[in-house]
Formats: sequence, structure tokens, C-alpha cells
Amino acid sequence: MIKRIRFGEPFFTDAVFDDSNVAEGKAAEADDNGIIIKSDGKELIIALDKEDVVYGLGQSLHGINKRGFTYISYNTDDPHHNEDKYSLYGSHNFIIVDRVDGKKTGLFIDYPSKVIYDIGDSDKDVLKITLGEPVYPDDEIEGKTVNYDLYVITAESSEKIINEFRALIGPSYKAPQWAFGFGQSRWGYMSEDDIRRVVKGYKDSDMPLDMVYVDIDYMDDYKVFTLNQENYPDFKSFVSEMKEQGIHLLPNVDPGVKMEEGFDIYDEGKKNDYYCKDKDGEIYPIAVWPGLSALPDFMKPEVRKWYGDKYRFFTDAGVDGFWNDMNEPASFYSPKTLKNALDEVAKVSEKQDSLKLQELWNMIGVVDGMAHNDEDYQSFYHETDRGLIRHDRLHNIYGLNMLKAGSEALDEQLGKGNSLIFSRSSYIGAHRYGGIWTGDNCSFYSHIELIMHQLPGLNMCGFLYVGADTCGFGFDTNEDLAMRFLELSIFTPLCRNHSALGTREQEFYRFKNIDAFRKLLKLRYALIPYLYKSYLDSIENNKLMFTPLGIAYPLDAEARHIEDQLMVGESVMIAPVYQANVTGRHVYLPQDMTCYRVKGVEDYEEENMIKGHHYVKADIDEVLIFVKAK
Ligand code: MIG
Repeated sequence: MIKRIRFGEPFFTDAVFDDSNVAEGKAAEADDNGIIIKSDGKELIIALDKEDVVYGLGQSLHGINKRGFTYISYNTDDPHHNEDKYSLYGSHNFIIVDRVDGKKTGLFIDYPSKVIYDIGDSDKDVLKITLGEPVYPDDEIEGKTVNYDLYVITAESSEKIINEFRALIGPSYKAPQWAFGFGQSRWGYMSEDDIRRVVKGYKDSDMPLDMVYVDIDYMDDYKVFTLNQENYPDFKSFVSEMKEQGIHLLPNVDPGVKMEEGFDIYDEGKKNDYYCKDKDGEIYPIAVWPGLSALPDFMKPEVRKWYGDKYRFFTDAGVDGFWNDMNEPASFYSPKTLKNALDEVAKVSEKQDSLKLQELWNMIGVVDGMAHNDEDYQSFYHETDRGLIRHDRLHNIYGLNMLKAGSEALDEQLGKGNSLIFSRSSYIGAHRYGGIWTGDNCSFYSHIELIMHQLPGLNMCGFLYVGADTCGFGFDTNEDLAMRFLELSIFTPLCRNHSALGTREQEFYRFKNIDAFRKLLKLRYALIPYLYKSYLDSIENNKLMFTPLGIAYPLDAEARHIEDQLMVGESVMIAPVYQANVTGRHVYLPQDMTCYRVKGVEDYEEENMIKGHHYVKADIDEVLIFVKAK
């Protein structure tokens, strides 16, 4: 059963798709589910028992069970996904309190600004949710109330709650089957020749490859929907040449439009009033890759249409896959934050001889704070049917609306189901328009563990076409880490090797044990029929593709606390190895299963195992796959 408790006049976020099963409820009724609502909805409090598990929050840090930490929904471009962080690129305000006594409650907070979740962090027995800045059409009534919809879902199991929630938010985006192929990416492939070399590298090593991603380097001066003519003299024939080799090219598409008079896209947008503006009606510049840029106001349908039509620049050339980046929106600096920083630097430079360390740290803080600055987010506005709304109050749905622009355009230009698009930033609702990748992770073993933790949460929120930068984006990977990473990524719908400019090159043909990588990639392809079927099943039946053991085996008290194994589809369980220098791991079997230690399609060992705890060997090139006993 789903109840909606409305506070004030919520802004339409596009998260909810079908509310025909929703009953309107009152704040006082929330108490029935153990939710105490305070300060007119600005605070929600839930008591937690020792054994209660809290699931959800989509793309977020920490474990499958979210207890013990604080999380903030406020989309951010932060490439350091470390334990001291609160926010990542997406805001997915759905949680399940899976109480051990059998009462399960799902909560969805449909609110496009800041939401803080203290999940047994400051008090281990209390889950406290606080809503940040209120959303208003104008500044005048600030502070009076908070405008949002709280959805309370109750059912006998977490599985059922997920089922009902997913029906509420509507069908997930369906990627074509070719999108389950393997893709190679790297920030720094500059030209057609660079890409030809990568394709050749894979072909020569007899490794399958279906996609090559083209990062921002393809653009002319980082201007959106342009190409560097020198590096891509004849893009259209290059796209066909790649197609002939079975390769899809996927360009990166950013939101920021270079503010350069004479650049046709900038001029058009300016003439038609398509950009976000400040209080005085001036375009608000933020600096991203092209330098000072204007942000399209994707909240406006006509802007989405306009920007979406620009994809023809690529689709006309035969391109059918894209990734949207920087759409939190990221900002490296603005004239305002740059000035603040330079002023601080000047102060320090004036008093070099008598400088106190505190003044130096302060200066460093201000310089560091130029990027993704809250003051900037509070300085520009969106034009909505509710009037002008300050960006920070709608911040979390900017990426969703950018993705929607591209997704709807591609359906129109190429026909529904024929293209691939995924985004970095998202909000629930974005799952109907595309997939997401989990952004700038690092070549850390702990980031293999992180994606394993993120997969079920993402699925709960409807994001099914998902995956991480395999081998790690930042920092230098190495052969063992790359292999362990791939051993998990062969199961994720998006299977892409991606890395940052300046890091150690990590195309799989560069390593020593090419044989092992080839076998793993071929194993991925052998798994595609099962994975794609499970993926479609998850879309059609509003289910998880990656299920925590505690949800798949709700009556098993031990399964509730397993953080490092996942069910994949109906009959498979994975137990990835995510530590360096180990030759096996502990695995808990919630039922009798057959364990396959797999090096490749025809190279595996098989052993029947009984329900319970096992230590299972897994050599560096071995994947552990468990299949339920019949
Ligand atoms: O500021 O386009 O997350 O995948 O390679 C960095 C360059 C911008 C961030 C993306 C990453 C991409 C990179 N981008």
C-alpha cells in the first residue's frame, strides 16, 4: 500500500509516473509506520532496532545496509569517493526500513533539493531525515514551510515494497542488447587514429569489443556538438568504418555551452532565452571545459527540445550511443568565486613575511571552494510554470532533465529502443530516460566493493542499466586489480573500461596475462543471454537484477547481514573478490548451490556445496559463480 503525505505545494520533479494506486494520507498517520514527523515535515524520525536493516539511497557510499553513516542528497561532481564524503552524482531518496519483526516500510522523499539522512550515525538507534532549503517560486516566503511529497509504502516484504515503488516511478529505460557488449574508453583518445589503434589492439589480441567511447577530446575547443576538424577530418566516414568493424562510437555530451559570440549554438540559445540567468536577467556564467559557459535551462520543455535536436549532429553521422557528463551541473569556477579566490591570494601575497598558517589554510580553502560552489547554485534561476526558482532548490533534477532532453530526442531520431544513453547525474525518474554510470571512481580495491554495494540500491530506484569505470578511473591500476575489477564488471549491464587522462594505460591488451583477460571478456559475452534476460525481467516485473541476500532470503537471519555477495537474476549468486593478494574468500550459501570456479567459458571447476559457510579458493583469474541447486 502506498500513501502520499503532501507538505505545502511540491514542485513537479518527474519522478512519479503512475500514482493510480496511491492513497492520500495525513502526517499524523505516518506514526502507524513508526515515523515521527516534526517541524511541519522538515524532520522525520524513525527508531531502529539492532537487527533492522536500512536499504536504498541508490548511488551512495558505504554498504548495502546503509546504517551507521550520514548521507546527503545533493548532486555533486566529486572524484574522491572516500569514506569522509556525503554526496555523489545522483540523489535517490528512497529507503526501506526492513524491520526484523516483519514490519517493512519504504519511504520516498520526492524533493529536488538537499535531504540529509543520518542513519544511526549520531545515534545508533535513530534514523533521522532532515530536509534542507525549501523550494519556493520566489524568495519572499522563504522559511515558512517545506514543499514535498512523502510516499510511505508498506508491505510484508522488502521485495514487495520495491515492486510497488518501481510501479510508482514507472518503467526503467531499456537499453538495446548491443549495449551489453564490452566498451573501451579513456579520456585522452585524441583522434581517429588513436581510436583505430585501440580497436586494432583488441582485434589483434582476439578480444571482443563493441564500443569505443569518445571523451571530450573530440570537440573543437570543448564546444558542444562540434568536432575538431584536424583530428576528425571526416567523421561520418569514420563512424561507418567503425560500424563495419562492429564498433559503436559513443561521444560524451556536456551541458555547458561556451559563451562565445559567433558560436551558433550559443547565439541561438541566447536569442531564444534558453539559458539560466541571475536575478537581473543576465546569463549566469560558470566555467567548465570550454571556459565560461552558459547552462541550458533544461527545466523548460522548449530548451530540452532544442538541445535534443542538436543530437542530430551525431545521429545524422550514424552515431547511436551517448553519455551525458558534468550535469550535476559541475562548475570549476564562476567569475564570482574566481574573484573571491584571487582576492584571498592577493591578501596572502601582501603579507608573506608575517603570514599566519591559519591565513594560508583559509586561502587554500577559498581557492578549493571555487568549484561547485553553493553561492553559485544560489545565484541563478530556472524558469518554471511556478515562476522563477533558484537553482539550489531544484539542483538535484538538473541532470535528469538534461538526460530527458537527449533520451527523448534519440527516440525520435533513431526510434525507441535503438540507441544507448546514460548519464552521470540523476534523480529518481531519470531511470526512465537512460542508464547511469557511477562516475569517477579510482583504481582501488575498495571501489570494487563500492560498486557491489551500489548495484542493489540503484536497482531499487529503477536504475538498471548501470556500471562502474572498470579497472578504476583515477589513479593507476595494475594487472591484478584490473582483473579483479573485470571479474565483477562482467556481470553489470554497462561493462566499460574507462580511465582518466594521465593515469596508467589500462586497455586489456596491454597487460601480461592477455590470455586471462580474453577468457574473461569472452565469458562476459557468454553470459549476455542470461544477463539481458534478467535485465528485461527486472524492467518488466519491477524487480531487482542485483538482489541483496537479505531480500532474496528474508527468512534467513544470516543472509540479512551479508554485504559482499549478490544474487544476479533468478538463479545465480556472485561473490566477487575485492581484496588484494588473496587467493580465495569466505562465502555464505543461503541454500545448496553449485559453485563454479571459472577462468573461461570452457575452463572451470564445479563443486556442489551445501547451505552454510565456506572458504572458497579463487585464483587471480578465477570468477566465483554460484548456481542454485535444483
Ligand atoms: O572534469 O570528460 O566523469 O568520465 O572522462 C572531468 C572528462 C570531466 C568527468 C567524467 C569522466 C570523463 C571526464 N569528465
